[in-house]
Amino acid sequence: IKLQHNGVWQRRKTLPVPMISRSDYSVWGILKKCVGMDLTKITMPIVFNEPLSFLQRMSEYMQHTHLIHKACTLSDSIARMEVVAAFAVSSVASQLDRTGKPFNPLLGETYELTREAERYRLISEQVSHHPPVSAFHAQSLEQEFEFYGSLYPKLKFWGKSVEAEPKGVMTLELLKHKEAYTWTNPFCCVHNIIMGKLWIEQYGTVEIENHHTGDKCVLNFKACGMFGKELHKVEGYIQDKSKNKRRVLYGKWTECMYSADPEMYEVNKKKRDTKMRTQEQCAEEEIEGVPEVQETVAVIPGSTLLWRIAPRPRDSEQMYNFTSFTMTLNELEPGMERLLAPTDCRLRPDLRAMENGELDTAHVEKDRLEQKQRVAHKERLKDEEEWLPRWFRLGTNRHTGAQDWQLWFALLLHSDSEVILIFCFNAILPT
Ligand code: CLR
Repeated sequence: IKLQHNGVWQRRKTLPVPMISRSDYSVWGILKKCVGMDLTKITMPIVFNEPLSFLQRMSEYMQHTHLIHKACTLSDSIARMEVVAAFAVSSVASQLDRTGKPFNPLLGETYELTREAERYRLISEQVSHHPPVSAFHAQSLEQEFEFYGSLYPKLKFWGKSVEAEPKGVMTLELLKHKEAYTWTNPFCCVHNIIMGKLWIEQYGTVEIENHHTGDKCVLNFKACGMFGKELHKVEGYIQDKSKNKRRVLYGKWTECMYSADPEMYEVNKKKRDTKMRTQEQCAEEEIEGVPEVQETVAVIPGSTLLWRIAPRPRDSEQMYNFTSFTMTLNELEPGMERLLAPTDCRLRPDLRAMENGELDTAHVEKDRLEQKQRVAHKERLKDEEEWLPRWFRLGTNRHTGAQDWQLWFALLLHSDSEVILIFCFNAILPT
């Protein structure tokens, strides 16, 4: 246990050991035999993993929770949408350069996370194995918001790249404003499977809907394009119920997001585009493999900054490109062992071994756990037993009307039984 000079325990800032270099291994060497196969069923050597379970990686959506708290304090609904949009973008920011494969959660695996300082707690569970579905539910400690959703990543292997479609709706409820926002996350693609350095791109349209006011935000995560000019760019707008364009949002998911007045934005963009074109004629250079263009976001006069990312820790590159937040996700905090559910990812021996650089042990343990899971599955089939998740039930999302996984006791919240909800959380989460 690390104690500060004043005797206060501090979260770790790095991992126990640096990662083992992947340079002697080729992803293609393994994947070329798998073209057209269901990627979720392929076992990759453990060097291609990162020492996190998918449940922990999913918790990285919470990295910029301060934005939700901020949205709660704003009285104007368009201003709230700006910040919620910034949160949606920021929630996928930690994916940059994260080409390690998280461990597939075992059926029934759970992960819980309480952050006193950021005033929230989260619980997640692997609710289905084939197809893999992970559900999470987070809430503020003061009943200001609920943020929940489930992920069913659909993977497509294109040969040169692996594309992940994160199927599943994110719902954010701001309780004081009686508002609910929903959206789905952009596509995530890992490039250069055959040759070169792996890199991550996120693209597609993200539509955030405010179900209470009818406001909508459309964000376009741009694909890199031929010359890498659009690399990581996000651009979009907010419209109100009567389809008036109220704000333009722009930035990069890797860096920052700004909001501007739509008219100002158009005028300045035209000016900037002509300037850029003349510059390009001087330096026409094609980028191969890894995009190198790092022109940062050009700020349009009168814009407001909604969010800016914190730099990654110095040793991030040797630590699977983790952010400071990510480094802490698998840490066993003092006293936690006694309180954690036995199904918590932090207790997985394979994951822990990998974190400590013991790849052989990790491999043996991973095989053992997966074998155990297969046997348990067969037993259930034989006994015609159905698997029921502990914390989630398949129900109807009351905002979208679509089928969704829901924290079963959260349903009670909406029947005015906050007391029960608080009781349940206190029973399962360490304080
Ligand atoms: C990205 C953010 C989305 C949710 C999501 C779904 C699927 C994840 C993806 C994220 C990140 C990249 C990912 C993918 C599944 C497989 C893939 C973890 C979290 C890895 C990098 C594939 C590695 C394959 C080889 C190159 C070893 O909102």
